[in-house]
Amino acid sequence: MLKIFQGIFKIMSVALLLVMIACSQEQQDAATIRVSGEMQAELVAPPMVPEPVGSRPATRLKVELEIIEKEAEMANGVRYVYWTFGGSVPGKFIRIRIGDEVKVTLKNHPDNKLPHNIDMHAVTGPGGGATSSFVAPGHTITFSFKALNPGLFVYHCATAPVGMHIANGMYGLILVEPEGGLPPVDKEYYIMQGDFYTKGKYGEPGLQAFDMQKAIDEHPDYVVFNGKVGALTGDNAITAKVGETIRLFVGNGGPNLVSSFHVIGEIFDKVHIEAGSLINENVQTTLIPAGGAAMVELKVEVPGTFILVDHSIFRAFNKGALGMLKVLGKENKAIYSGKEQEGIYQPEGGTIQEMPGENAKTPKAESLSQRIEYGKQIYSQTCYACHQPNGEGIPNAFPPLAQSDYMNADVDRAISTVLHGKSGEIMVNGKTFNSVMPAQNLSDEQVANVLTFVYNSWGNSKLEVKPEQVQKVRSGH
Ligand code: HEC
Ligand SMILES: [Cu+2]
Repeated sequence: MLKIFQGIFKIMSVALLLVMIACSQEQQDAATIRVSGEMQAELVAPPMVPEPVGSRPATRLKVELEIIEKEAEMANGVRYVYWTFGGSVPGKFIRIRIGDEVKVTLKNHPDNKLPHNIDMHAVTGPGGGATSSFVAPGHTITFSFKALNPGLFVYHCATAPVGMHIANGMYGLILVEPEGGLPPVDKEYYIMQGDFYTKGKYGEPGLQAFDMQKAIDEHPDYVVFNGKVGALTGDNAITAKVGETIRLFVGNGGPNLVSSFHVIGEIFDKVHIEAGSLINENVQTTLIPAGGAAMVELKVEVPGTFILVDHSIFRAFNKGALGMLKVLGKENKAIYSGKEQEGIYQPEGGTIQEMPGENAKTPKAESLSQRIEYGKQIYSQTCYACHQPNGEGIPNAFPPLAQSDYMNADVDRAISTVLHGKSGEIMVNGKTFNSVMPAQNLSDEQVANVLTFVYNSWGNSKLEVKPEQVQKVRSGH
């Protein structure tokens, strides 16, 4: 008996040894891959990526990155001074193959204020290159490395204070393709999440300074894809046609948050977990660590707008981590009936539901000012979360109530909206919304109060809504 165990043990040890040799062999092989010729790497700004490497042999590849500090838009009316690799956040996408000898040249633009460097997670060597790449404004620096491991890697600045350089946008992705390249797909896109810390709150207009304390506390004002709110929405959405397979190179620059990357209404057919060689299939949400990445593949079967989010969902709807994939093509009713609204996230489900209401008796308002006061309370308990504190709404999700031409045009329609909820396309102040408002479970008195408050706030038409009028709309007369 003992003999048998010893025998099995021996066989297992030999097997293990062979596996270990095979593994180190792969590394060894990458280190000894011969290079031929010399090439300038094509670097591309997000959300696009350079051409696949395909079957080209390993080569001496020159990568030239220019560091640019520049002011740009963080959100509508909000400006920020970004520090960038190549002028964009994330920085230019670098695409190489295993065995390439990469010569990295960093140029720090003379107009810049600070020294910078680069730590590439694809580099095997001290600091990932950071120790050899510290460069002052108006200078350039060069170092070389050989790509030993395939995968999708983050690069970032690592100059002190490191967190601040990353928080200002100094990160990007470098893809190391395996021998023969990644399997071909129809479309490829480059998306990178980042958290931003500004002196002013989310949406506060003007040039916003970096807030070190908020960064240390890990309380971002903005969590965004590709450096700004709306970088991937509306006209900036990424696109595909029905039947196409899409590969998303998704990174997370951090500096602090971990991303729960999800595409609403799609399932990832394949995910290279943590952007390594392990492939998981049929994934709903993939976790992307700060300073990490994932490669995600999905085939799109039906048309519509699919929303990309960090499923830590307040970040999506309140801090900017929301993008769009617009898919054009023919409907396939067998896969998706089309009965529900497409493309808009409906946290309460696709149908109109009732919100848990205050059924407690409300005191009767004696005057207009009292009605407004009671209404304000209801607003801040019930409407505020979607329509926002000052009725400003959220672009593409919740229409504004402040100076809403839609609301001011028809009070009975507004009453009906609060009583019965609303879905389908509407136009408010020139912008279309196609979403769902749940029915509000409020008494006639309460509806009158809240609408009176709204009509008497934020530049609206100042009318008083009486409970009798609500009762009429409720009973359909
Ligand atoms: C869960 C989110 C949510 C809540 C809570 C909510 N709404 Fe809405 N509201 C919406 C959405 C979404 C629409 C647009 C519906 C569409 O696209 O058809 C809307 C539309 C409206 C409109 C018409 C469009 C406009 O901008 O004038 C009014 C008026 C309105 N809501 C008032 C209110 C009031 C008053 C409350 C509180 C009693 C409230 N809503 C609560 C989400 C919400
Ligand atoms: Cu830097």
